[in-house]
Amino acid sequence: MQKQDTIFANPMDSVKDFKFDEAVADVFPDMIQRSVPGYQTIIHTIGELAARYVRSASHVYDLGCSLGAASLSVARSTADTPCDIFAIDSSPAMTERCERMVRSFSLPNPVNVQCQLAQDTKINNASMVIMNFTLQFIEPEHRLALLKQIYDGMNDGGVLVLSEKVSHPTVQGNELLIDLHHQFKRDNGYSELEVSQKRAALENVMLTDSFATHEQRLLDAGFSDVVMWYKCYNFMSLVAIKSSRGNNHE
Ligand code: GEK
Repeated sequence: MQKQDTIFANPMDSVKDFKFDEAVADVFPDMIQRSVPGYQTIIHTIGELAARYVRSASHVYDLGCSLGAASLSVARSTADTPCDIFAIDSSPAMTERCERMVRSFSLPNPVNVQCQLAQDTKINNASMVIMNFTLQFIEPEHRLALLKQIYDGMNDGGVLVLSEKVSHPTVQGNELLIDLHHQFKRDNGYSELEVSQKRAALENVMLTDSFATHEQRLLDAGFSDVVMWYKCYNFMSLVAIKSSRGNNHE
């Protein structure tokens, strides 16, 4: 039984910056499902993509894994493809629970959980890297370097799945998407107060880019093709492909 997210339910004198601490990790499955449109579809499709792209004896990295939903989806979809899955998160509250979660299942491929920054993760022999709503929490000036690090550690023909909340380039369009998202949250049982306090808590912590910025940065990092496979309101998921011929970004 999932614990209900009530973190922002009571009025706060001042809203502190959002942190992935014990309280958030405790209610995370409920929080993410009621906050991110299409979360289950995205997790399911990460498994579908893994079945297509993960290669035998290669590595898969799930950067910002939280409780490991994407890693579990990959592990279950690659039963006939022996591979090592690395589930990485910088929050000890998340990795402790993730570790327990992966140990509670008998999985065809191992999931190694590590508490560290995505930026400090050595990527090598990767056929798939996942950043499912993680890059938006990394300082904008460090994003290109991290994507280059991922690209360099990836085998030819490998893919990066990048899911992000995005900003729309026009004020009117952006407000429409924000309104639709807030309606989605209210429809999922969050009150007006919860929506507005959470928004304030994320303001300095989650810095969103537009699709055009993401696409250009992925191309600059060396990826040869950027495919938007999912979009709902201001949430999208991309597959960035490393050309099978190799593609030098230097
Ligand atoms: C899912 N992918 O359920 N390095 C590593 N982890 C980080 C960093 C960093 N620099 N910054 C933040 N995190 C998951 C959902 S949640 C998205 C991802 C959300 C971690 C942070 O601790 C948190 O667990 C995760 O990124 C973001 O498929 O809550 O909107």
